[in-house]
Amino acid sequence: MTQKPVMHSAHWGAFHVQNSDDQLLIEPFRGDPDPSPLLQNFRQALNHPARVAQPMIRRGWLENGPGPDERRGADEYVAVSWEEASQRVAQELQRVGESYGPEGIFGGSYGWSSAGRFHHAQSQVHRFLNTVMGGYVRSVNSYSSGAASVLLPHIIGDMNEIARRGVSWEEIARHSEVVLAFGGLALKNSQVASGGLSEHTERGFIERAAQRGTRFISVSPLKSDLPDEAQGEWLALRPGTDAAFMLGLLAVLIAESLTDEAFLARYCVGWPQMVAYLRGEEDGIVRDAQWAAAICGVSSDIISQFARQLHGKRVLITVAHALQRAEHGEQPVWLGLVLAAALGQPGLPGGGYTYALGALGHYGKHHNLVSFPALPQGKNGIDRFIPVARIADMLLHPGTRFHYNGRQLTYPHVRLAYWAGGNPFHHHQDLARLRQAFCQLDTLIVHESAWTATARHADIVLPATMTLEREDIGGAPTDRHLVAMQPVAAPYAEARDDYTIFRDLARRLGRESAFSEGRDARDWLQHLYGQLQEKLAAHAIQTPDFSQFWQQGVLELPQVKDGGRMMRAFRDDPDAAPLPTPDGKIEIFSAVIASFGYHDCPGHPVWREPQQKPSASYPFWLIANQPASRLHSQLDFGDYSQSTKRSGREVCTLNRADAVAQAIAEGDIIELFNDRGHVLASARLTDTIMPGVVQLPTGAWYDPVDPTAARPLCRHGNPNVLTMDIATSSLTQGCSGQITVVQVRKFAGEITPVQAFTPPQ
Ligand code: PGD
Repeated sequence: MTQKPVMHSAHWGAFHVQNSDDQLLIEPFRGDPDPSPLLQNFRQALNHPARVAQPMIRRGWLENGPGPDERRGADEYVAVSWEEASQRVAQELQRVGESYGPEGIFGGSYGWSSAGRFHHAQSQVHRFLNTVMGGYVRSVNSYSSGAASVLLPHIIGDMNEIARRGVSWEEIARHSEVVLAFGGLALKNSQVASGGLSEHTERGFIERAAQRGTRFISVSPLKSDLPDEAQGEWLALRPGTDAAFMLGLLAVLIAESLTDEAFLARYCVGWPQMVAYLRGEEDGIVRDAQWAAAICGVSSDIISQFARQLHGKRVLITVAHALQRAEHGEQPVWLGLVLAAALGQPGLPGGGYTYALGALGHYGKHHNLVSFPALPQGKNGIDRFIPVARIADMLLHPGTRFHYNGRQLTYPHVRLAYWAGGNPFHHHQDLARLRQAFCQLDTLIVHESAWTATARHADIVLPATMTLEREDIGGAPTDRHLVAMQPVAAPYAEARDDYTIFRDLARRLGRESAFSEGRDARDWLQHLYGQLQEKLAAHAIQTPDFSQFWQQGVLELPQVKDGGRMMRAFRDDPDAAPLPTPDGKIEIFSAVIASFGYHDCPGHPVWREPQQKPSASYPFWLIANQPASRLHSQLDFGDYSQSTKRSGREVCTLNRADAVAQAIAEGDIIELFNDRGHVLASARLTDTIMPGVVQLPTGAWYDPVDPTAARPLCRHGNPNVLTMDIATSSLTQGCSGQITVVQVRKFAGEITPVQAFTPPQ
């Protein structure tokens, strides 16, 4: 039966959706100039066999009770009723709470969840653990920007201010002469924004700027990081060497007196220390164009010419998230800022520095006058946390001390982890090590709509609805459309929404009213919408009542044009509008960071050799970047994601000459391997990737032939089998999963079909 189309929203776009016998007909929101093809991943998602149909308990946990267990990831599951599952979860939470307190529970529950603001799974976990369990061990920062979000406040200001409001796309289209994009501006990244993205405008802005004459330059090992509309240039660097390249550019600018000394003196602190470092006054190593050329693989002539061409132009420098998701990822982020300062550009329209432009659809956009209220998360009764990407370290080494942003902290001893809305077996590095880490827990509880690898490692799996099966409100601070997310189908099998699951658990634990405040999901939506109405009314803006909003499906919100405001005010008068840094200026040298005494992140930006470098055993760099056909691992079974695979396997891109040398042909099944494991993929040969580099996107669901192997083989193509689980630096402890080293060869073993979407036994 075909039903009426309703309005809905995802992190990758707003859309109209109609249910026709459980096949979804999806029409992008009419106001979206460049909708994302990711929308088609929903088409057959509702009843996909990978969905979790009913509560499941791992056999080993059911029979032996909670405790560390090596069978996680390789065990059978037993279907149970909701009554039994909820009873056991409540009992286990009570046991852990009484024995260890909130310190025994990890509730970081990192992950992008889905677009609806009320059913945002991570917020639901946090509210539940705070209001019912008294708190939990949390995580801070993100896998997206772990290094930058800790570094930027020391040297220029809050990351969101710099990334979201650093510059606007309008300004770029109107004023920028050069956009120097370290890591490029790939549209596959800006097609998503957490909370929702009703208008995809990056392609249009890039086209307009290029037509006016903006010179786009993408510095990256992959040509595909810049869209064709930019009519831009591609400068291929060895992966992870941007910091050396930037130091080379700075050295040329200094040597040829092309720096803006007046700007550096008035608006920055620490330029003399930077110059001394480049000249080798600290350690006798002169860092000039030749020094940089040897590291980054670009000739010193090109570095010199490049530096000269930047001088005297309105230059915008941006550094992608990807660059800081690597060992010493802080350095290119810092040096991008130093380069913009040396050119005297910060605060000029369409010039200066912006962090991660194009990395998400939020960046370079205007802000809504008021934001949609978040679900209140209650108060966490304890203050124990880890930097998010240190989860395996915490579970494997409780009680061990570690550094973070000038503090010495200790990993807590966590017994129970509660996860909803994230997929650590997608997002974390070195998956064999991660499995070992999860094996240390007493209990892992996961709410999931599908049998992701994380669900397959859980002790208790509770089936969660997809957004399409519930009411919610979609919105993001940079999206001028608030979307009524109307359900298009009843919940799949026995699935329940996270709120209902938690409300029932809260009741069993005697804290129902603290958790729900007496509201059902619809009441909460009305309550949150009412708060938005109040915020807008304070600006004398009238809004339709909830039922009218719900009926019309979309509400247009007023915005403010605030791109570049902080740096403009600072440039106009640095005394009246100082930056939120210790000196109120751009910190080329940070006395605070220097005082921490970290060798891997000293007081000014430096080049540090990464641990992971190509060797005789592992001669290729692997770039494990964001996929183009899905958001992270979400809906990997969806139509669009599947259409980009070959025989159900992920595609790995490599340089044609490298392929010939390895006797690899187009479409061959290849094996990428290193000390951590093996991954199969289908080979795609190209000339648009630097020799010596292979690229395999993240997000293919982990599908190990033997999950318990010390070096597992994933037959589907998940690169996080191969990435190394080390932090970016002691300062930030960020995720460094973007780059690793591997060997690549044609696969000679037995090829078995991908099993990632077949539920476990
Ligand atoms: P997602 O695939 O978005 O990945 O990691 P993240 O864990 O966010 O996982 C979200 C999960 O939530 C999905 O499994 C989905 O089914 C589930 N979900 C969605 N909605 C709901 C809901 O309402 N309820 C419940 N219970 N579940 C829901 C992303 C992370 O990966 C990020 S942000 C980045 S930037 C990193 N990128 C890289 C990288 O570039 N390279 C490597 N090697 N590794 C990375 N990992 C990181």
